[in-house]
Amino acid sequence: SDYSREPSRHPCLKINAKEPFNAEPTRSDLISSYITPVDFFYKRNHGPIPVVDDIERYSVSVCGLVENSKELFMKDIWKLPKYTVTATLQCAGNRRTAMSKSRTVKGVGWDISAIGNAVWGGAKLADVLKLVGIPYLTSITQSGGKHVEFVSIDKCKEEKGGPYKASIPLSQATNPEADVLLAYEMNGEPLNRDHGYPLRVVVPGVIGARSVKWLDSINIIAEECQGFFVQKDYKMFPPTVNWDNINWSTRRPQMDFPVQCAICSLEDVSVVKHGKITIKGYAVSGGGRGIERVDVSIDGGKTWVEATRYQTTGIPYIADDGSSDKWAWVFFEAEANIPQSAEIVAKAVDIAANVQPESIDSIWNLRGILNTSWHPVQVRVGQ
Ligand code: MTE
Ligand code: MO
Repeated sequence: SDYSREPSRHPCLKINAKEPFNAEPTRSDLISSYITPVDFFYKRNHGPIPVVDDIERYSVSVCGLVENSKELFMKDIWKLPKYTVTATLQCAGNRRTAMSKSRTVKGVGWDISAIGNAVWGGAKLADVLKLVGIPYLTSITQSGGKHVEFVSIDKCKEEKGGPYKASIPLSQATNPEADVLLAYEMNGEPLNRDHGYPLRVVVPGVIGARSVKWLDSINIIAEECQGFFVQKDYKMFPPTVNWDNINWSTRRPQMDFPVQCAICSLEDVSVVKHGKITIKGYAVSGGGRGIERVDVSIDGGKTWVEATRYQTTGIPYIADDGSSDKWAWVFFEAEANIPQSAEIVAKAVDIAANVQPESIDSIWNLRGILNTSWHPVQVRVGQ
């Protein structure tokens, strides 16, 4: 593989793997802004960053089980109504390092920052599919298409040198309210190369793996994508499954991510000057389920207080019910007066009353995905 044309990246990112490039911001950089600056947005790649230098000639073909296939150029995509959606993207491997400490897992190690919240600008996939004759809210095409496959330009070793790919159900792709975008902007700027220039998919509320970058083609297919990352990865297995007894076909590809939260104002072990501290972090749930509550404890989870939550974009946004941005994280904050030493824990509850599991062991899985267990940090007051 050719890593000679990688873009430059912000020096403050923590690099978890160099080739392919995988990096996340520090905890404090992550919560320095509600909208994650592009420089501090985690970068998760499976191969070299493709080079697209002739934007006039770049096109996406829409084909497969459709009546009229089409070749779409950027000028065709730019002509469609433009939407901006504030959505949190989270890698299924976020917080994998902590899971690995309980029992070894396979995969790139991540602290708690394989997550970011951006304002994505682009066309709705539902409008693009209408161009090829698939109406809104279609779950099956006349020729039997039920899934929408996104194929990238990049090449990765898991696909034996072929492109990264993934799929989502046609019913979600053609639902304008699911807000699935073909995005060409991130935070008001053209996408940069790391995040999918010139065009990427953004599937709000779903694990990052389905938001295919550097889009090359869209295929309408009858069955789920048969690619590695849909069939042989990003599936949640029970703790009893190991590399000797795994049967990939027994589980469904992971789509929505579960309720998650993490403390970002403290490291896993910190020494602070005073007992009076501020506990800050993020909370988010998948599937458009907003956050109902965030609880914080300073005694390892015996007693709890509710944290304050906020969402501020700085960019005018009017939500359906005027109250919350359903695809975006909330920041939480709580003041506490801690004794000499304390175990601080945070946990979030979503609007469906889903709660985070207390222990890692109950959700441990061999690929180390979806670590949504309570996030504990140790604090000691000292010099
Ligand atoms: N798309 C392509 N083409 N290649 C990739 O390696 N990685 C996926 C997804 N889309 C990937 C991809 C994964 S696993 C995640 S978590 C997100 O992109 C990360 O997006 P980001 O790098 O913009 O944060
Ligand atoms: Mo990911």
